Amino acid sequence: MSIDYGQKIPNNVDLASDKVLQRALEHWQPEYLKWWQEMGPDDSQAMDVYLRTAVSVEPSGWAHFEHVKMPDYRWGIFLTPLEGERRINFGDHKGEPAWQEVPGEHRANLRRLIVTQGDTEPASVEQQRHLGLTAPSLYDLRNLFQVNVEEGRHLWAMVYLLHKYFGRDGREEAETLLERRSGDVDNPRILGAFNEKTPDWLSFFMFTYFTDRDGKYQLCALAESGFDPLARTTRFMLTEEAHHMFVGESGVGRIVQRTAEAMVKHRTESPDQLRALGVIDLPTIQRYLNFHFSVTIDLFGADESSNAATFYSTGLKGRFEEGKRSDDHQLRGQTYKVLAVSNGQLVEREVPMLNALNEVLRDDYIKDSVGGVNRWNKVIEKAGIPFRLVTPHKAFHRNIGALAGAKVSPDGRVISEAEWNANVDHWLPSGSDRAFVASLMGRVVEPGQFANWIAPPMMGINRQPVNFDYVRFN
Ligand code: BYC
Repeated sequence: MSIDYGQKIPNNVDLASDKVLQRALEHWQPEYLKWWQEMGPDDSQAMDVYLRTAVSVEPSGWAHFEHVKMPDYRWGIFLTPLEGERRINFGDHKGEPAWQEVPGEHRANLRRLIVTQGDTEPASVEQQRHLGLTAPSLYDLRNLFQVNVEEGRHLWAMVYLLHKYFGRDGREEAETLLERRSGDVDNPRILGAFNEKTPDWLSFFMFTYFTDRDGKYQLCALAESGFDPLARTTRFMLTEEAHHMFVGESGVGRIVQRTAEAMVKHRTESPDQLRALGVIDLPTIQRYLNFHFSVTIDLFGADESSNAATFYSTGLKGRFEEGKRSDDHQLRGQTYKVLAVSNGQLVEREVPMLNALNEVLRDDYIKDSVGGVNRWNKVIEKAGIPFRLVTPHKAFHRNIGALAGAKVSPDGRVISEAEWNANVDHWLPSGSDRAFVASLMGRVVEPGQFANWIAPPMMGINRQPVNFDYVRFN
């Protein structure tokens, strides 16, 4: 399962033995590189970056670190090994051998899932492309580029599936993945959160904490797929996703720490005074959290979805940790509670569980995402500050599903339009919050130096010191 870097496209799938596929992907490769030049990290071409590259998909091989010239980075196709006789473990096909080819009747749905997943990857690179210009340290700049190159590789992972298993339609979809653009009014990315801006580093850390975690949950659900090549591809992607969420959690944690230090040192809770000291006040961090949490939970789709029921019943997309659940893995006749607004109140409704599987995954996600918020609160608590960060109610600021457009406060009260308008600037980042955060951004390039608004990390990457030259400018 080692990766052949002697090939034009590094891979562990014996691409050389399938000349037609190899040619098709080698045709897509220059288009991809053109897209990366145009939409990838701004002004990064002359940099050498201390990056992790997989040399094999075994645990010993996927964390190989060295300085890489950005234009020389090699994207490839890596699948986890075939697992002997894998069987489908949910839905109508439960117990049947997993598919090595696409079943004709599920082709359109499978393609749609792969395209939706694939579309998010270049979208996030596009959203983050200017952040390198304002990195708060070399350590953070390296982490940004690590995330970016791996999202690029995740696009390769989906494009490989499209080319190998979906013929001409697959090749066309692969082309359009390079044509849509995050935030473009005429040709936007498919899912809402991937058309939002990531204009500053607080947004970046919130995005990698919350939105990359949606990636984790969706990839885990796809890793259960009865279509074995999709399951094996997404499993390897998950090994990379963990670092992205670490970047987010530790990034927000370090911002919170710096703010808490300033609050203690200057004995103040006043946002204005803290802003004058050049750190981000906790209420602003809370508003960014509210924004990224609510935009991200929309990514799970409508609370009641016949698509979700079909994806599950036909064995295309499972639940998070399907194998660890002790029910019948078919879910017929079972129900699940979803929320709706009725007579000015949030009410729970029981609906068929199969149709509520987007909500099931969203609820699993919410439970997980609270963990990091509690760890941020530990930093605040340790400093003796009474403030606590909280995730907003799941009905707050929703744009997808039954709660779309409902006016609900962060603590879960259905409110009037007037109350919403009077408070929205306390609940979501306002223009002046964003302008303030933007005013702090500026590139720090001395090894071991950090911008004033963020604390240094406890440890460096791959046991290197914090003041290591993670990025060399040529
Ligand atoms: N924005 O029946 P519904 C990641 C559309 S992140 C805009 O609920 P379904 C990453 C929907 O397409 C993980 N539109 O949809 C993270 C449908 O449209 P049509 C990405 C939306 O299919 C960070 C209609 O609304 N992977 O990897 O049940 C950095 C009805 O909706 C949205 C996946 O998402 C939205 N938020 O559920 C880099 C996994 N939500 O058909 C990467 C693959 C729904 O009426 N995707 N719509 O035109 C899926 O499993 C499903 O497509 C979804 C949607 C769960 C996303």
